[in-house]
Amino acid sequence: MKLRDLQAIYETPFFDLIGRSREVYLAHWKMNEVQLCTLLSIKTGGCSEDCGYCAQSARYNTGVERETLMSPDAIEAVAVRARENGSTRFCMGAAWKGVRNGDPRFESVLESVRRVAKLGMEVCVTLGQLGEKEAVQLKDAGVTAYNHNIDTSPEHYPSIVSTHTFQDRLDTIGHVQKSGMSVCCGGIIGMGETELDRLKMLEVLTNFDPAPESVPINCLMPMPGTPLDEQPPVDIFQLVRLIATTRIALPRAKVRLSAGRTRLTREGQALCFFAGANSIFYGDKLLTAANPGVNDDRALLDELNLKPQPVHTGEHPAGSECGTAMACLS
Ligand code: SAM
Ligand code: DTB
Ligand code: SF4
Repeated sequence: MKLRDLQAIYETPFFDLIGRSREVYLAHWKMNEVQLCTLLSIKTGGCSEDCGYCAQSARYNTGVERETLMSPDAIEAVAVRARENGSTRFCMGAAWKGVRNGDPRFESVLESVRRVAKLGMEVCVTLGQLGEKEAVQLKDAGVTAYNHNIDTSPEHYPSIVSTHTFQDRLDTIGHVQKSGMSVCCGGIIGMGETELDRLKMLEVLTNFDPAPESVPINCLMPMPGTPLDEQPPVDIFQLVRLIATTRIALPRAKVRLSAGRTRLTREGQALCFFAGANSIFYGDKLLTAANPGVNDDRALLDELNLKPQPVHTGEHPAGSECGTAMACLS
């Protein structure tokens, strides 16, 4: 899509905008179903990169301790609990620049992916930069989606990160697309960018081919010790406008209301769901930061009559959709 078309949508009077995005949502998705995703940091801290928002960069004193890669056994145990709690997607994140074929840590991640895939959950990983070969290995191990965010506009990116470029991010996404994995790609708002920067980010996302399977929209969680630790919170109506514009521009993408929900009110989150968000991170912790508690989230979904996306069993009646990105067994 062209930037000027996205601007025209974004600037529509507020209630017309969310009315339209609600219609697009209803035309493409099962009404009132929200995908629950559990995140697990499988390798925490000590990252070589200098992303200005990140608590896991070794460049800043954030208080996050460096940890080694979790074993497949330990990861599988967390995934089993996540499935029991109702999550249908499990996303494993690693704090490093990227992964290389031949590194024993990569072999261990592949084994963890195979274990989680067997549980019947959507498997997402976010492991930084990837080459073509690594992407194919991950796909073959059972990864359904690769998360690699572009995070902001191409113009704003160099003021947030200096150790890799926006083009490096696009190159990895190209390798993911070529392998046949779905792309999960979005960004962060509240990093000192303008509203136009956010639309420029969305312009890039709308021109992906194939389109992203999911778009996480994170609100910056200011991390003590990082260069962005004093950024003010995002304006709720700007967030809702961005979600609505994303829903209209990418009707078939899951729009994930991601980091930063601890700073949103229940009413604010309700508006985000109305505007077309249909996925959340679920569980008390994101990677290193807090997320709303499971009990609070269950209560919120109940009050809004939203239902968690059903756990994929492969046993739903032929012809009906289970709503997950899994290859259905029926
Ligand atoms: N190292 C990998 C990478 O950079 O792609 C994967 C992990 S990284 C932490 C995944 C994403 O989390 C980032 O691209 C960013 O969008 C999001 N994120 C990280 N720290 C955040 C923060 N403080 N607030 C909001 N989102 C954040
Ligand atoms: C995404 O877009 N957001 C998630 C996930 N993909 C990997 C990560 C959010 C991290 C929030 C900060 C933290 O926990 O350190
Ligand atoms: Fe490292 Fe990813 Fe954090 Fe950047 S966002 S510092 S690459 S873990």
